[in-house]
Amino acid sequence: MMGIKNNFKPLDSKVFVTQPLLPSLDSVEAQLTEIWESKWITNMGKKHNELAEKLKDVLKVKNVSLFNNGTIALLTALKALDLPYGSEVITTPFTFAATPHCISWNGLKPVFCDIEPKTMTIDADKIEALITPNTSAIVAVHVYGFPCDVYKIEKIAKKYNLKVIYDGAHVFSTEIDGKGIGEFGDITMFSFHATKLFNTIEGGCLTYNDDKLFKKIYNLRNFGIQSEELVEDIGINGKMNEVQAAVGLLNLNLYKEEQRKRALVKDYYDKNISGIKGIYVPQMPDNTTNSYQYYPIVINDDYPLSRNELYDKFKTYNVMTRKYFYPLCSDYECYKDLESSAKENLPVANEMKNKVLCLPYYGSLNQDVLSLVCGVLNEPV
Ligand code: T4K
Repeated sequence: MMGIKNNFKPLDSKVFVTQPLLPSLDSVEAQLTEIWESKWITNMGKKHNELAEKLKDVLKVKNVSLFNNGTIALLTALKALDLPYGSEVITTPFTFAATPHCISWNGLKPVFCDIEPKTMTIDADKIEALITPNTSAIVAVHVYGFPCDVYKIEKIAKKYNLKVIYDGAHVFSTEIDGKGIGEFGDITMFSFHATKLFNTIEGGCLTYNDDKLFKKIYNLRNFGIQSEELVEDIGINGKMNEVQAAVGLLNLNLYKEEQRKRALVKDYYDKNISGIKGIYVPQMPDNTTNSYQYYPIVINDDYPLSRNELYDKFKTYNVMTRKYFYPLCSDYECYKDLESSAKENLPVANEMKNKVLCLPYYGSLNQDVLSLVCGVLNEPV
């Protein structure tokens, strides 16, 4: 195969699944100087407000509330919708721990729904069977950047009067039919963690169309404090500080170039991997733009190695792939005894957890690494 070496040697140092997008130190220093001089370092400062305003355009959404991380943002989203205590929330087991944990921390009960095999997002056709009189919401996850079937989910939610919250930790700047993905559902959460395409070191935001939610979320994010002498809601501290916001402002200038570079990495991977027998490379639907967050591949039974064997093999070359998402959330000690966690209810998720591998995926990956990764996949034994 063109461009692929066949005498593989381990890399001199480890290559990880991702690497944070980092603005130059000089540019960070200039921002820090401004912040230090202002003597205002957190609590909805100038940088915070500037970033929130700019993100409305970037994400093509009506409202943006910034947070100190995506988990607190998701926790607050569920709280802001006033879901009845103890009610059931349908979600996916194929996600990061934060998703079901935020449901549980709100005193709600996660009910796991299976996923569909092409994009590994919640299988909208299996949601209705899980709805009971006690169901209050759906928390769906746009896994790896692949969008959920937002139109089908919207129909179900309308029919049963359910709230819809999207965990959009992986879909920064994605659009569906020209609309910002954060416009769908009642609220969408984005994560700005270091490992995300766009980062504020730690951070995140909520986006939503209902203007009435702005004040509610503003207060919940700030301990429920309405004024110096009035505390109405049981809030939390979810505020993004000025240093985080400044890094975000700098990274807003860089993320498109990073996406352009990741598109080249994706092209190379697609060309050299998609023809390999036993490997399936999931692709974005036609009506959707790509965020370029993760590059997952599916290792099927007719590939010479199992996913775990391949993961171990890559390690010997200093290529640190990741088994996102293994184990399933429904396998965790804290959720395994739920009725919806039974393996027979989640056949696709239980199959995919043993088959998916996320490859190193960031703009500065060099040709040696790309050749090695594709070479090993083409000649694993
Ligand atoms: N919902 C979903 C679907 C999510 O995926 C996440 C987060 C959330 C909600 C919650 O959002 P946040 O509260 O995090 O904003 C990582 C991230 O820590 C986590 O944010 C992310 N999902 C998850 C999918 O990936 P780990 O445990 O894999 O992180 P870690 O430290 O192993 O990092 C992965 C690789 O990235 C490392 O092997 C090397 C590289 N790395 C990492 C860091 C932190 C760097 O090169 N530099 C760094 O500073 O969870």
